[in-house]
Formats: sequence, C-alpha cells, structure tokens
Amino acid sequence: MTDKPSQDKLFAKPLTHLVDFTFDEQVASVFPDMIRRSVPGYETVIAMLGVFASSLVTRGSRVYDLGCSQGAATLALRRHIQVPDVTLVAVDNSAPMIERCRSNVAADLSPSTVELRCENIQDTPIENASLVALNYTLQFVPLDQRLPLVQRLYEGLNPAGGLILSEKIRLPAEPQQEHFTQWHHEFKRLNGYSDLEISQKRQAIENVLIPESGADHIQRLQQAGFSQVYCWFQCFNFASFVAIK
Ligand code: GEK
Repeated sequence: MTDKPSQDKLFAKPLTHLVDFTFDEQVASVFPDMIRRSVPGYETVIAMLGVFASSLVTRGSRVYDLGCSQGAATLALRRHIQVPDVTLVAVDNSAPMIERCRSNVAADLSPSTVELRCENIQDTPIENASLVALNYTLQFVPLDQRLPLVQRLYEGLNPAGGLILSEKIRLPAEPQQEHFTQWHHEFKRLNGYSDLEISQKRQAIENVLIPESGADHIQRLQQAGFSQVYCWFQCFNFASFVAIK
C-alpha cells in the first residue's frame, strides 16, 4: 500500500525561480491532498463516476481512465462495474503517479482486470470501449491536439458508449470569470492554502493548464460526432460533461 499522502506545501515558501508545473515525484508525493484541496467538487465527481460505470459499462468491453494519476477515478469506476469480463485501462505519462496507482489498484479487491500504462494518452489505442474518463486531463493537452484526441476516443467507443470529461473551465464573460476565480481562491484559502501558495501555484501552472469554456468543450464533443452531450456537474470554474456516442 502507498504511504499516507503528505500535506501539499510545495508552494508555501517564496520561490525565487518559479518553473512550470510538472507531475514529478514531489508533486506525486502530495497529489491526493493537493487535488482535494484545489479542485472544488473533485470528490463528488469521483463518487459520481460510479453511476456512469454502473449504467454504461457493458460485458466484455474496455473502460479507459486517461490521465489516471493515482487511480482515484480508476477505482471509483472499478468498484461500480456491474458486468463481467471488463478490462480497465489506466494511463498516465508520469511514472511516480503510475507507481502509486499500481499500489492503490493492488490494494483494491474489485474483480475487473486493470492494465496500467505509463504513456502519453495520445499514444493509447482505444478499442471496444464502453466508457472513457478524461478526468481533469484534457486541460493539459496542447489546444491543437484536443480535437484529434477526442475524435479518436469517439472512434474507439462502442455505440451508446460514454465519455466523461471533467475540466477547469474559463467562463465566457466578465464579471462571471472574475467572481468564479475569486470563489475558487476562497475555496483554496478555506482549505488552508495561503495567498502566497495560491499565487505561486497559479504562476507555475498558467502555461501548462489551458482552460477552455464549457461551450468550447460541448462544441468539440459534438463536432467529434457524439449524439448527446450534457454538462452534468459544475462547481465554480470546474465542470464535468458526459458525451454519449
Ligand atoms: C483523478 N484523473 O484523480 N498523457 C498522459 N497523462 C497525462 C498527460 C498526457 N498527455 N497530460 C497530463 N497527464 C485524475 C486527476 S490530474 C489533474 C488527473 C490535475 C496526467 C498527469 O501526469 C496527471 O497525473 C494527470 O494527467 C492530471 O481523477 O492535476 O489537475
């Protein structure tokens, strides 16, 4: 079993040289604490993935968790699959994340097989899929590579299969963007982050995580061919969509 995750203090001291955020060993060592205290609605989204697994996953199919980090979504899906002969494919290109995911999966006794892959999700073949989760990961893919990826996911899904896409979003206009950003920062403050931590993390991540609006996501999913696209959850500037083939 992975050691108890430590508290995220990565940005607590003034950093003279701020470098772009990466999912390295340091980040992996505090990641469960970091994401829970930073992403409003994260725990609800993880819990609700069980509903999609229970209702969409079909016998003998494959389920993908792309950008799986330490497997929170993988396990939420795995625990609620109701049918036999399902293989879950969990993918992340950060080795320290996948290693922790491996221990977490090993400690879980649910029956579906889990295949772990340490690779770029853009290189992952998608086939015979009944469900694909992109839980806060598309936001790290360069903008011009997002449509080809979503198209490939559409191609690899079986009829009536689903894609769950959770993202940080940009609001379409002021003052909503400013209000939601303020409330997101307040959420972080109430979770114990200082103003220095919030501002240093923001600078480190601004060239790495590129948010788009909800309308941009819905338009892309429709363009890729999905017949039904819904925003099923939003908490401030974080939203989750479900797209059905
Ligand atoms: C969760 N889904 O707990 N290929 C593979 N992995 C990638 C890529 C890529 N191109 N880009 C980023 N990652 C998880 C949370 S975190 C979200 C996902 C966040 C991986 C990266 O290494 C990291 O583990 C994950 O995507 C994003 O439900 O940190 O805001």
